[in-house]
Amino acid sequence: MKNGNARKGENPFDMPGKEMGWCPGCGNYRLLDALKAALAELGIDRRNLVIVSGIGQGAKTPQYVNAHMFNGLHGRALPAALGVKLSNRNLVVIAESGDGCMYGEGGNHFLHAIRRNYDVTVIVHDNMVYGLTKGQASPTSRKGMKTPVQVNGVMLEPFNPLAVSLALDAPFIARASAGDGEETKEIIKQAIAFPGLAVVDVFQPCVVFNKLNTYQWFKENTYYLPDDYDPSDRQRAFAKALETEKLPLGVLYRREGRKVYEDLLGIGDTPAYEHKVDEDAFQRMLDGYR
Ligand SMILES: Cc1ncc(C[n+]2csc(CCOP(=O)(O)OP(=O)(O)O)c2C)c(N)n1
Ligand code: SF4
Repeated sequence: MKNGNARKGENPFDMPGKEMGWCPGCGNYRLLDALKAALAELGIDRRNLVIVSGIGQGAKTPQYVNAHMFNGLHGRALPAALGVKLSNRNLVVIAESGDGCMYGEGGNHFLHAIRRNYDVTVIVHDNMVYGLTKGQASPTSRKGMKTPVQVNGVMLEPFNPLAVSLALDAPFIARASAGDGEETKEIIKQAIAFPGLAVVDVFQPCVVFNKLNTYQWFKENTYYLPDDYDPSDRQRAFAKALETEKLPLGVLYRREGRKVYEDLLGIGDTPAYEHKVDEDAFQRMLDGYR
């Protein structure tokens, strides 16, 4: 499954010479390029960036970005991202994983991250399959798709991340398609710049284990929201999220002003490592447990 070494070296987030673990043609490469271009264009200092992930093919992404990273357990990107953010809210934090990792194993964390609304960008590599474990159905697999495990076809309707995010009042919800590098970059830029939890579901073809949802399939089954689309209209966004004939791409919903969890908790700008410890108070607390 190796595709040689990462090329380039013009972008501060590139890692020239780094060996890549993805198959040739995988949509993850395009998503990675869009992410790095977005970060560079936003002028983000890579020393202030932390990318957190779970386990899977998409979850390898932070290993290929020249910045800080944390690779956690399957489905556990978001609690780790919350910990990073609360320890230093000045950091730019991105949580990145596959659809299985984020919506399946990590589903509970996904729901409660939205309820909390901390300032993290959630990028989901949605290839509608479990890539790393060789092609079992994921929560977003299309009904009827045959896999080595679902030999008679997937029985269930796919999980709808956009509708669920809207129901929980995520303040920024978007969908992109990795095959469209320029558009994906622009959507990711908006998501990272947004102050609050931003969900970006990105269609990412798995060219080895998903023969149904190919680059061509995504082209034929998606369309971009028109320029006059108003993303602040939640009811309209719901109607769009429920469309199945063709799947909308773009910023589906955005609403400024929802309080972030960091503010609800009263977390200040001083990072945890700079906090002064009151030795006497600490000792009194210890004594209280004796
Ligand atoms: C709790 C737990 N369950 C299952 C696994 C095995 N496992 C590792 S990766 C993976 C699927 C990854 O699929 P997805 O998150 O969709 O990412 P992709 O590889 O497609 O990018 C599974 C089931 C695990 N590591 N931990
Ligand atoms: S997601 Fe699919 S195409 Fe991409 S690296 Fe994994 S198995 Fe290969």
